[in-house]
Amino acid sequence: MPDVFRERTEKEFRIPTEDELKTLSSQFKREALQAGFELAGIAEATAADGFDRFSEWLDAGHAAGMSYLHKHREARQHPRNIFPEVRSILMLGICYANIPTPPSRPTIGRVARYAQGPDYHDFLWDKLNTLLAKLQRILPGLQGRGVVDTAPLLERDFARRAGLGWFGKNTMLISKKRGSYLLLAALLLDAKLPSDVPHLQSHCGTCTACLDACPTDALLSPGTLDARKCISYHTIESRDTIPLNLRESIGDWLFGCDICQEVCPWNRKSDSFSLPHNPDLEVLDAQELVGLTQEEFRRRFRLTPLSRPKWEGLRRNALIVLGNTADNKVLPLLTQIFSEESGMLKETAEWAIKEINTRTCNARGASNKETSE
Ligand code: B12
Ligand code: SF4
Ligand code: SF4
Repeated sequence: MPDVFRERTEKEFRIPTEDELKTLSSQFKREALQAGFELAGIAEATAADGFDRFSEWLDAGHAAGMSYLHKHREARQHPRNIFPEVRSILMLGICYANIPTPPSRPTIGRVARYAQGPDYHDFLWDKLNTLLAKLQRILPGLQGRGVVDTAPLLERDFARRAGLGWFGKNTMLISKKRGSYLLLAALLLDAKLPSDVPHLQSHCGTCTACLDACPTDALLSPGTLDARKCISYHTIESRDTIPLNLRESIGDWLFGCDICQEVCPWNRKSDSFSLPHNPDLEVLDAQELVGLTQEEFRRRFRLTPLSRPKWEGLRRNALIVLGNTADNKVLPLLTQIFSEESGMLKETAEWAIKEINTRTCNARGASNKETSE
């Protein structure tokens, strides 16, 4: 098919019929599903519905130290700021609902499900490029740009507009069919295609399981997350010392957090995953990680999401997991880190030592009390 779907040529060419456009939309979505995406929908490329909400969220300080969100604030207002010719957005979702292995030892840390595989950005970009090439064979002259996470697009906003799901009270985009263990991606296209029906209705009902389960009360109210309190933010994005009042609640989360999704009833049946899974990233021993050299860290995690907090950040997280084990067998290792390191790692090792000592003392006190009673 020729260039008929582009604005600049509409006057010169025959305007396509509604039916032709609908057929093309269905064909594009079918190709997306064949390319391995589980959800596909089309959204009109106009200003983002949630921009004001996003802006208020930034002004309230809820983005914590994610300065890139402030820096590209205005760009998120409209997708044309990423691709000036954009007229439609093909929104896509891919599942990663693999079932996690329960920790076998107290020093094993938990890794968020999405991160138990390769870096999803590279994986999805490859898929988007292959898909775009296929769509260009269907509609020669079509231009597009693939987006996964790093470009300033309010992805959940456009996913809802494309009919993929609704905004849960935990802020996740939830699909009725697939739950929320989904990663989103977008193909910004210069062709004007008929849009899908936006998913305006919420299916959370009276449920508040995610708000009740969040151990740090990071979900301030339905649909509002304060990253300053979120385990996911602190263990993935933050390069700083983790606030003292959150450390105990982090428990054994070594990287990311899935609690507000684990409790969601819409995830009970979701068990499909199309993202490659790497079992080596499923169970990581925090003891091993604190002693990792920079070179070992690079070799092991370079192509995975766990490279994001960097060498120091991942070891900081591992120290917190160890501090929460209440296992005094790890004290010699912590003492060694305390004497060899400086700054954030020294301080976190010191906290972990104190934490283990206090918890062991308390446990001893409690068992003495029981025997004397
Ligand atoms: C910054 C960021 C984070 C931050 C902040 C998260 C947050 N809730 O805001 C931190 C580091 C905490 C984080 C954590 C996680 N993230 Co994150 N994150 C992002 C990123 C880069 C931007 C999100 C953003 O702009 N947040 C600001 C808030 C205000 O925007 P929002 O959450 O998108 O909410 C919009 C809508 O909810 C809408 N809205 C809500 N109600 C209403 C009502 C009306 C009337 C309207 C008009 C709009 C509206 O308004 C908001 C603005 O548009 C996106 C990728 C992207 N480019 O969008 C991934 C993204 C949201 N993250 C993702 C994932 C997987 C995660 C984690 C699960 C990872 C983990 N296991 O640890 C957790 C989940 C925590 C949680 N409950 O959100 C996925 C989510 C997929 C999905 N199904 O929703 C995304 C989309 C990345 C991707 N490409 O797949 N993340
Ligand atoms: S990711 Fe964890 S800490 Fe963040 S809001 Fe969800 S449950 Fe709370
Ligand atoms: S746990 Fe309940 S309230 Fe939270 S997102 Fe899921 S359905 Fe909605």
